[in-house]
Amino acid sequence: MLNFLIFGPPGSGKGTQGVRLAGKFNLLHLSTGDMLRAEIAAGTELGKKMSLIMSKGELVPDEVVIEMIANKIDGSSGCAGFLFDGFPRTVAQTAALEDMLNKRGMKIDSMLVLDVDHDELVKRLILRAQDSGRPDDSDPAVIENRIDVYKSKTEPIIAYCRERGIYEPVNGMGGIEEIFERLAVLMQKHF
Ligand code: B4P
Repeated sequence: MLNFLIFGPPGSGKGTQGVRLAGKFNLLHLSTGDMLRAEIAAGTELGKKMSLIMSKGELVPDEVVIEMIANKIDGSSGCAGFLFDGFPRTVAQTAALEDMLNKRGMKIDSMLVLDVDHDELVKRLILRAQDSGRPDDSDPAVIENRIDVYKSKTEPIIAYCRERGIYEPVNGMGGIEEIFERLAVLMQKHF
């Protein structure tokens, strides 16, 4: 089994590319953002608690997403590995993921990091808000907070993964197709 992280700031294209790449390589696409939004849409107790945190652009507690991911890994079958999208978002989540994978005889094979300019991130999220109605995309102040949270809490994961030799930077500027090709070429080398 091969395990990839698709990583980058909000609006960098993680979800967009994650779905396509998982399809191409027969990986199970695990997006914690999608899982949390599904809880909110279903009106669960967890969803109600997480909704306020997410609408402010803050991160939900580590233990919530770690448990979600562990359940998905244990319930999976028939895939060539996992593509983690939007997870991990803190160094603690990264250590928990490594531990989870190691206990099951796996590891993180590659961290693909999408590099996108600040103004382009804001532009993409504001555009998405027009269709998605996502509260965290609709307010420019919340978008800026999400980018700040990324820099302070999520970006340190890059140094952690660099030390492990799994960091692979990718130019995330340009069209969706050309970025997909860049990512697919890097991933193909692992198979
Ligand atoms: P996520 O769902 O992960 O949302 P995101 O960071 O906004 O990225 P997303 O993948 O959706 O967007 P993409 O860049 O593909 O997280 C949402 C919230 O959930 C977090 O803020 C947090 O509160 C919580 N959460 C999730 N995981 C968590 C965790 N592990 N720990 C704690 N909290 C967690 O795309 C953005 C837009 O750009 C789209 O409209 C897309 O069409 C467009 N786009 C993409 N690529 C493009 C390109 N090349 N050109 C033009 N547009 C492009």
